[in-house]
Amino acid sequence: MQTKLIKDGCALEIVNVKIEDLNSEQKQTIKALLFEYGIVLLRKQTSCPAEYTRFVNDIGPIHEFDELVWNQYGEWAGKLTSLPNPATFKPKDQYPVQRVTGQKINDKFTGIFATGTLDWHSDMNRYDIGDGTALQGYTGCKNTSTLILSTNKAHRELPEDIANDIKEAYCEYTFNPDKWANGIPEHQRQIMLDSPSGTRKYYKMWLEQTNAGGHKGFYFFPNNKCLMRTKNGIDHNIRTKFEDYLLQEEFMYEHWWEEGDILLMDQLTTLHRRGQNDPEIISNRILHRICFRLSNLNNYVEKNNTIKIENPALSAPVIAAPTTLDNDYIFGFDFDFDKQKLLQQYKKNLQNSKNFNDNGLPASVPKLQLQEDFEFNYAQELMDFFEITGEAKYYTVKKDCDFDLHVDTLPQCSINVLVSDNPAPVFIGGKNYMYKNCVLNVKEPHGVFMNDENRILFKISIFDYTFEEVKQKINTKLKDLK
Ligand SMILES: O=C(O)CCC(=O)C(=O)O
Ligand SMILES: [Fe+2]
Ligand SMILES: [Fe+2]
Repeated sequence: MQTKLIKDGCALEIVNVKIEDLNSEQKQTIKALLFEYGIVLLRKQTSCPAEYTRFVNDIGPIHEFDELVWNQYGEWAGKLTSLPNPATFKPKDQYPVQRVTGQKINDKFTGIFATGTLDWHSDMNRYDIGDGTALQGYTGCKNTSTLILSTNKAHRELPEDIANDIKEAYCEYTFNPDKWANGIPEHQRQIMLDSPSGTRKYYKMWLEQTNAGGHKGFYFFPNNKCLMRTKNGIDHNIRTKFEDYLLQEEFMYEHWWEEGDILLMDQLTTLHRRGQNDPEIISNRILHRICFRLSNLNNYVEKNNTIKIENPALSAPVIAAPTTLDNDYIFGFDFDFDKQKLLQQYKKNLQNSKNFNDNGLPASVPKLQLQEDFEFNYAQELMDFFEITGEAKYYTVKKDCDFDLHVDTLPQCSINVLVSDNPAPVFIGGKNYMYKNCVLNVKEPHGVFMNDENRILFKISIFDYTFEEVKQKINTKLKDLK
C-alpha cells in the first residue's frame, strides 16, 4: 500500500487502492495511519454505499447506525435498530446512508446540514458518541470543499513556550450548535437539541488528547461555549496565543471533492468546516457521512477526560488582615478610604450592574456582577492623589459563589478596596489574604473562594503602571502624609 503526505503532513493519502479489495491487515494499517495523522484520504472510490460502509465498519465499528436513514437516491429508509451486515446486504445499492445535503425531494430536505453555515466543529460533542467521521463525495461535490484542521501536526510542531503554558489545561464546554451550525433547518436543530449532546450540554476535555493509537493532538472546540482553564486559571492571553497558533492555515487541509473521494477523520484531534455555504451549492451537493468508533470504545473518551482538580485555595492558609502585607502578590496599606462615598456610588449605579460571566458558560446563576464606565469624582480624586491612571469598577461576588481563579488580561495591577462587611479573602500566591485595601498583582493567578457573604469590591484597574511602580507611588504618598 502506498501513501503520500498531503500539505507537509497535515493529512495522509492512501494511493492506488480500492476499498472493496483491501484485506483486514491493510485496513488495520489505514486505521493506524488515521490515528497518526488524524486525516486520511482515499480518492475516487466506489460510491456503492454497502462497500463504503463495510470499509468504514472494518476501520472502526459503527454504533450510530440509527443515523443511516436514507438510501443513496434520497428516499427515506427509516431508522435502523441494528447495523445491517454490509458484506451480505442485498440489493447493495439500497444500503442505507446518512446524507449531508440541501437537496430536496417533494419539497423535503433529504440530508443533514441542509442550510446554514457549517463553521469549525468536531462531530464529537459529548463522551458517548463515535469519534470517527467518514465523508464520501457522492454527487454535486466537484468544486466544493471541506477544510480540516490537523491538530496532530500542530502538536508535533508545538513551540515549547506554548507547550508550557497549556500543560494540564482543559476546557469546559457547553454544546452550542447555534454557533457552528447556524441556520440549519429548525427540524434538525430540534433533533440536535433533544439529543444527549443537547440535553446534557456540558462536558470537559483535556486540551491535549492521546488517541487509542498513542498519538497526540488537541481537542479544542471554541465554537461550542468554551472555557479554558490553565494552571493560571482563566488566562485569556494563553488562550488567545494557543488559538492563534492552532488555527493557522499551515495546519489546515482543504479537500476539494471529486465523486467517490473518502475522507476519514479523528474527531478527537481534528476540526472541520464546510468550504462553501451558498444554498445553491449545498442544494446540489451530496456527501455520505458515517460516524464510527475509533478510540471511543469501552468509554475511552470519558475515562480519559475525568477531570477532578482540587481547588488549592480551599486548603491554603488564611492570613488575617494586617495592614503590613507586602510581598510579590499583594501590598496591604493603611489609608482612610471614604467607605461611605464608595458605597453610595455603588448603590446609585446599581441598576447599571451587568452580570459578569468570564467563562462563556450560561449565566443561569449570575454569580458575579460588574459596574464599570461610570462618572465618579471621588475615584478621580484618588487617582490624582496617588498619581496614577486607571479605571474604577465594582465587582460583586454573590454569597456562596466563587470568583474563579484567573489572571487579568489587560490591567497590570489594581487598587482594591473592600466595601462590604466581612469580606472573604483573596487567594493569590498560594494563600488566602484578608485585607481592607491593597494593591493586587493581578498578573498572578487570583480568585475569591470561601465567600459566605455578598462581597462588594471597589477596584481601580491600572494599566499604565506595574505592581511595583504603584507600590512605590503609594509608599511615597503615605510617607508624605506622615
Ligand atoms: O459538508 C461538509 O463539508 C462537512 C460536513 C460535516 O461537517 C458533517 O456532516 O459533520
Ligand atoms: Fe461535521
Ligand atoms: Fe482579577
